[in-house]
Amino acid sequence: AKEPVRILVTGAAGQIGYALVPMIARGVVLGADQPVILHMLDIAPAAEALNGVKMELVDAAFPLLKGVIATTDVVEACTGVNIAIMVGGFPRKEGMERKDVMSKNVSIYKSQASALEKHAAANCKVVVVANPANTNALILKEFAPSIPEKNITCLTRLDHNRALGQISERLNVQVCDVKNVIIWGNHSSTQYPDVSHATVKTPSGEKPVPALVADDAWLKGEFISTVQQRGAAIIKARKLSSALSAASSACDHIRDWVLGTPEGTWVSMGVYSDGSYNVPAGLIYSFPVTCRNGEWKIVQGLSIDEFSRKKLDLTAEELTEEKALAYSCLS
Ligand code: NAX
Repeated sequence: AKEPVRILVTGAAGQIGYALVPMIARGVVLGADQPVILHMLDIAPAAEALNGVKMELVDAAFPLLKGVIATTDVVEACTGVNIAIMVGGFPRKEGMERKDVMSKNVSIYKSQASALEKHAAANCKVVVVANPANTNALILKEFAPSIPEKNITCLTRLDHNRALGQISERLNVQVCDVKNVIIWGNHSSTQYPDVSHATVKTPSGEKPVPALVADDAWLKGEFISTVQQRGAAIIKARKLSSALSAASSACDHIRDWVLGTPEGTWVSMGVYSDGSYNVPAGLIYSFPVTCRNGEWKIVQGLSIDEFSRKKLDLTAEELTEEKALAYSCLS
């Protein structure tokens, strides 16, 4: 039998946490033969609710779940974890300045970075879900210098999956037959959902999405804004932000990272920029990546037209500005 893998979920008493932990316990992330031990962290005001989640995990009698730690102690939560899914954070409340929210999250991610660096298992893989996801991940990277930078990522897979969903609806094809969309940049409304290189599997082979849609105005307009604004549309409809789709996409992100992407397919991940596609180095920026042997690699050599170039630069500018704001909160 395999040794259990320890998976940390921070903010586990929240709504994404509630959708995510049963998926992990069912083997959705690492497969039906991989036992897991869940580490759940939240803050003191949520301690009782967190304990309720633990009770439900016990009640569900998941065969793969070999243990549950529910704690408000960051050291206990981080000790020995192989994978960390960072969902906990400080939400923006009405009337709050951006700088104040940033400052709260910088201090959360700074201290959780130190705890992970000191107490997580060697080679721990981290994905930050909590907003501002890219910049929280960057802060985590800065304050956990001994964790390799390639191990620190942020979630843009939900945006990627939303783009697949929109193309599937528009073309009336199965979502599993659509692939290789790209989310570039920030997990925010400046993200650039790009289908220039996306394809659909048809009985007569793979066809490019732009040719099948054959409506450049829609692809450059409504499609992009629908994906960018989807989070807001969910809030409007549900009076709550996306949770099941966020949880499911976080599982996709980890699974593909650890187990690999299928041949000929890439996914989007927020990763530490090395300057590929002339994106400034030193940002956590969403790129198309393939994964193998537990490591991601940015897909190289894709053509970028003038329209795309502007979009890539715009979202990079926003991230550069967020980075400066985050650093100004440190001093
Ligand atoms: P909730 O407010 O329901 O849950 C957040 C939980 O985090 C709460 O239980 C809270 O007590 C806890 N928390 C706060 N500070 C903490 C700390 N220092 N340590 C540990 N836990 C802490 O929010 P939810 O809807 O679950 O969303 C969680 C985060 O995901 C938010 O930041 C949200 O903006 C972000 N999202 C990111 C997405 C992405 O694609 N990257 C999409 C969905 C989501 O909007």
